[in-house]
Amino acid sequence: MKRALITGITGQDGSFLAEFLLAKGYQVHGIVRRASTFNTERLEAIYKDQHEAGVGLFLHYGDVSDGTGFRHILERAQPDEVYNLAAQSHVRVSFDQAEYTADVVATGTLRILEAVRDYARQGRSPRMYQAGSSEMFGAAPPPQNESTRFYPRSPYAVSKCAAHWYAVNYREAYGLFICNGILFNHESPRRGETFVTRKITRALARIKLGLQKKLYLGNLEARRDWGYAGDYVEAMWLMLQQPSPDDYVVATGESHSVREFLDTAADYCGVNWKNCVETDPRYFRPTEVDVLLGDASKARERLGWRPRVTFEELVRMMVDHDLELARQEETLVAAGHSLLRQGGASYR
Ligand code: NAP
Ligand code: F7E
Repeated sequence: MKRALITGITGQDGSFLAEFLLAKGYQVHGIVRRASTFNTERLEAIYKDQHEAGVGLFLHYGDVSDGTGFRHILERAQPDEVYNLAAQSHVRVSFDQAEYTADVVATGTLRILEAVRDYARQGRSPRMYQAGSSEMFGAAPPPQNESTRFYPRSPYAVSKCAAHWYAVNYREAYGLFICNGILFNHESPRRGETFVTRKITRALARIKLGLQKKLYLGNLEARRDWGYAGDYVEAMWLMLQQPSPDDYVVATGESHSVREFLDTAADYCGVNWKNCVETDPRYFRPTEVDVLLGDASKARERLGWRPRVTFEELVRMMVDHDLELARQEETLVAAGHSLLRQGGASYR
């Protein structure tokens, strides 16, 4: 039985990847941050009490700011594959928490690489996936592929570039099997609620059912290459199954503006967004990434990977999910509960 260790397992991608690997028969270990509330909601479908028989998923408390703790987990889990997905992954937030973002995204990756390097010295050498981002291309003109030069436009993107180059350097210097996936935006009903796609589908669903009146957004003209997260985790795994390590762009090859996403979602939801969407400058970024459009030819040719879910299917899947959540909320409100999840709406 193969073993995998996932940092960031509680996030959108971590939860899809854990499901994917469990279905392939892997024993999966994941690192969870200690929090004052439960943060394993996305894992509920696959989590079993550790006392039950046939458990395939094991969770360990840890944090990528704690290199020693990570080394202990590596010793316990003894993985064949390590997937480093942990990150402060919000671009806008990285301008407010630049130093923290660098510590988690850049130095956090370095801590993991150092631990993997020492672990490999003991004769065990797990293959490693590093979660790179299309944000590294930033202001570079589209289409972007593996040869496009990086031009990062946020502290998050600069930190991802550092992590990318650390990974390349450790591969070349120590002969480690490390792959950088340069993934373009990928979404799902599990997407964090402060990213623009989920913010839009959740708000439209709540507006439709009278649970919310307005949706405040920033730049509607930015263009992104949006795919489905469930498709993208397969590419991560495929990279680690190749005879030699390499770096790959993963994208759909289609680009849409935030306005187009809003149009498509509102149309499907049956809401006239022009009556309820307003601009709030707090959602603009000091430096924006205007156009991302990925060329994933290399992943198609060498990994045999291709996206399955289309843009329209993705939007519908997210709207359907958020309509269902809004209906549940409506039922609770009718039963006398105060409006749920309203808290924090103003800073999203
Ligand atoms: P996400 O939903 O924000 O999940 C991030 C994960 O990292 C969560 O499990 C989070 O834990 C964990 N984390 C944050 N800080 C940590 C720390 N100090 N120590 C340990 N864990 C920590 O992100 P995602 O969308 O799944 O993305 C996965 C990875 O791919 C990230 O590295 C992201 O930067 C990168 N990426 C994402 C996209 C995309 O479009 N989704 C595209 C390119 C690259 P909590 O649950 O406790 O917060
Ligand atoms: O913004 C614009 C915003 O925050 C997309 C992360 O997963 O993908 C993600 O980063 C666009 C930007 O994602 C709002 O200005 C307008 O142009 O959904 P987002 P992102 O910044 O592209 C990359 C690949 C990653 O690696 C990251 O980890 O939408 N936008 N109005 C808004 N964005 C947000 N969040 N909120 C708004 O109100």
